[in-house]
Amino acid sequence: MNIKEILRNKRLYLDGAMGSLLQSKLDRVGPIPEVLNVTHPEVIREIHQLYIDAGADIILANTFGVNGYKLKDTDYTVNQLVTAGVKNVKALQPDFVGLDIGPLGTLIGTFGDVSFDEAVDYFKEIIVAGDKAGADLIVIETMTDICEVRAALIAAKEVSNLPVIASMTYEENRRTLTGSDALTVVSILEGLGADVIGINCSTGPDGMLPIIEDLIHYASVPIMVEPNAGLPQMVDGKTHYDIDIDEFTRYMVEIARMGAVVLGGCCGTTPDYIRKMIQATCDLPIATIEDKGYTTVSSSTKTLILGNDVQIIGESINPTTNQLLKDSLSRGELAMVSQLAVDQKKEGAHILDINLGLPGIDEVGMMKDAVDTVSRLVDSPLQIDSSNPEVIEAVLRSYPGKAIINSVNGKKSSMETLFPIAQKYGAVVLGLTMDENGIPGKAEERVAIAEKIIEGGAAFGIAKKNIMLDCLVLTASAQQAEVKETIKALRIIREKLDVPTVLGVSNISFGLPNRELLNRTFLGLALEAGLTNPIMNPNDREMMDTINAFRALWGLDRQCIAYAK
Ligand code: HCS
Repeated sequence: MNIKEILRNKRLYLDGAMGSLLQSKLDRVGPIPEVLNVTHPEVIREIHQLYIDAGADIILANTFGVNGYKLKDTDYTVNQLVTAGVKNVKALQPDFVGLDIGPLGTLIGTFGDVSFDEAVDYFKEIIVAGDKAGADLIVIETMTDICEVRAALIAAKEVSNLPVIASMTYEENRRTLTGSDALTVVSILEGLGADVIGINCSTGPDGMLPIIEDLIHYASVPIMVEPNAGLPQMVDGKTHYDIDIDEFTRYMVEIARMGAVVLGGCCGTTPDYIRKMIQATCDLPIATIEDKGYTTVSSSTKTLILGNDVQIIGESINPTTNQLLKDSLSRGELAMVSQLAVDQKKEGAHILDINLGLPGIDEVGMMKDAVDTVSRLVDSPLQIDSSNPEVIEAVLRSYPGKAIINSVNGKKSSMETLFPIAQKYGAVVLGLTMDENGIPGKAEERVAIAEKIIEGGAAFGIAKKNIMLDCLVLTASAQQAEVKETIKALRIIREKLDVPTVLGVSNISFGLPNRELLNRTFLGLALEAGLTNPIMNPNDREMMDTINAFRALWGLDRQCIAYAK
């Protein structure tokens, strides 16, 4: 099934609720309703048939709650319930059979019962069984935690080629339970290769509207919307949903007009809701899905769109020039890393670079712990800075955001090693304009390497919007003539290639007196030429003042508010 191709000309309709319908139909459902797939397949098939008759294209197998974590103390296996669930749908020959995957039912990660890697394995087990039984697509839904939806999506991409809809549920504050907003969800899930991004369950269609607007505004993939029939309430001992069919239909017409192209219903909806929704929306025009072209970096709760303003990458978590940090890392301590993260964020860094390159330490383990610790302390997106691809891969796998890889360069070996990792985990790549022959003296040659990096990325499926370029600062003391070349390369890269640009600014002044003066003068020149993301120490007040002054003069700080502070 090529879902993106289908969605060019046709809106796709999912079915409505299964769980709440079973509750209303049966006296007792039991803690694992999916057991009915084997004990009462006729009940499940009857519901599927009603949704097919209502006109749904995609029928979700009754597999939402099947996973190894929930089944571990039961007599049932994942393979058994998933296979029966998929076969119950397949027997009725709908257009498409969806493998429905819900949350594991526990916290995952450092403070949870299940580690990130265990979660990936639980999801793989479901997906292998569903794929084998003949599902046409995977629908990951009702996810409340970005870590968990990442685990499910990574599992899906590792063990199957089925298209994936990845859908989260949001609270009234327009964030998921663990704090991700719509832009952040788009940034992270698109990076991991979700074919469709969705919102389901949540507060009912009314509260979903602003979130849907954001999803459609930021996503370059189609959007699925599957609301509840309002919020559940207990009336006479039965669960009642307060949005009736007509009201639900009016909302779904509005949602279709907004541009959502996969529509369905979640808890409280019935075949009649789906029939009426399809009748009311099937003739509405289909929105074209466009690539929005945003370069985004994200933590689990915050996303920055890069390229239009100056955003600082804090450089201080790096033992190379910090003996105290070196000593504390050698002792296996991360307290100083935490302190530096908090300080830099407070001083105005937008993104934090983390480099723990030190001989004799377990860089993979320390980096994973450091990223985990820092991610819990500050909401800044991170830049993973290591010369070891194993470190980069290990960190990106469980990092609950969209990080920057620092760095790839124009060498074939560098691109071949790092681009597949960046593509798989949806990271942004920082490309250095050097290659097998070193750092070229002339601006045009650095630009040629920049172009080679962009082409190399494209060959590995990395869009230009996920590349940032660093045209490298050489020291003015040793290579004075090349200062101008760096500025020239920066200007050409910004104007011609239109990607965010990075420079480790203070390299300029090594070996010269009054370094601060050279640094901030060079910073001013670089900003004017198109530097968007200086790597620097945000504790350096004069550098920060220079950025504030530049932003005021360049119209980036409307009414000079930040400058005047
Ligand atoms: N597809 C599932 C979603 C529950 S939130 C169901 O039971 O309808």
